[in-house]
Amino acid sequence: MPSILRLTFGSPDTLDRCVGNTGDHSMKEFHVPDMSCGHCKATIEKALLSVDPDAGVEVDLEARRVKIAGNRSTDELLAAMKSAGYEATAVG
Ligand SMILES: [Cu+2]
Repeated sequence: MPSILRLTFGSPDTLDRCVGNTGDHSMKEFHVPDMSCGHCKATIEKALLSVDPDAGVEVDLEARRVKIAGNRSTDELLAAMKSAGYEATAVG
């Protein structure tokens, strides 16, 4: 499964990474294969904001990617999505 997911990503978006180096707010990106409609999007946004209310969450439904600018660790964010019913993979 993970090897298949990896293939679905074309070009890495370097812009997303720059933000991470300066401190508090780091940008993390995830692939959420089961995110297929607006309801999924809303559920995931809610789950992420419940662990990090000040985070900036950006969802690309078509690419099934979620970007989060916030203060939670990758593991915490993965756990939040998992408990909302979505298995996610960290990108980058
Ligand atoms: Cu859905």
